[in-house]
Amino acid sequence: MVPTITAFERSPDRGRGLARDMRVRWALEEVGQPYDVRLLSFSDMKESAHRALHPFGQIPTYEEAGLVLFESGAIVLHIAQRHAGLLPEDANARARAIAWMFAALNTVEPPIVDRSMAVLLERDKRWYGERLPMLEDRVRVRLGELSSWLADAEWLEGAFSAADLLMVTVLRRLNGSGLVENYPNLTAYVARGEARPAYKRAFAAQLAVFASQPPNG
Ligand SMILES: N[C@@H](CCC(=O)N[C@@H](CS)C(=O)NCC(=O)O)C(=O)O
Repeated sequence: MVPTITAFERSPDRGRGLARDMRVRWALEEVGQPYDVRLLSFSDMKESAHRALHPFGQIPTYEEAGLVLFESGAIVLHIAQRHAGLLPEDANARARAIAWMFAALNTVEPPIVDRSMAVLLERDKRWYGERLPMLEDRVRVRLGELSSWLADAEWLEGAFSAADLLMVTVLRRLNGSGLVENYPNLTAYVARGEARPAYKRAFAAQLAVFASQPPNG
């Protein structure tokens, strides 16, 4: 059975590949697994039919025979465990790569999301001007640590893995902020991820969804 994922009918990022269905699309493309996409409006996501799949009424979800998953990290891990190519075969190396998947989502992504939420939703608050530099400093701390760890390595743990897939999508959320550009090895790391044919196919697929929507529909 071809799995079905959910994605925004009209992504607020205007097809820049920042919504979390991009991670799942990329993972499926890396392992060569075809998939279907069910597009949802913001109101569809809050309906009981979708909440039966996703307790928090969000995207992405993943459905295959007898299994429904939510949380992009859990979905990518599931795909990586079911198919070869996204996690090392060696048990210890695999455990390390999984640790980096958690690090991407639990340690690096939270300050990046806090910053994006402030930029999106808090610009008109009187304290915005003071809060933004504080949030950006927190992002810089994590980027500096990640940059030091990565040094001149190509990927986080040996060959490209699901850890890199998640980390690159997390770092891409800073596009336009100028923050990643202060770390040339991270800029090159993101570019290596984006250069992968599977990434390009996933990006094109989500962009095609956005481009197919009427401008004000
Ligand atoms: N931790 C969740 C976050 C899911 C999430 O925030 N999804 C966003 C799109 S990227 C969403 O559905 N936003 C709409 C909403 O929360 O109403 C995951 O990684 O899947």
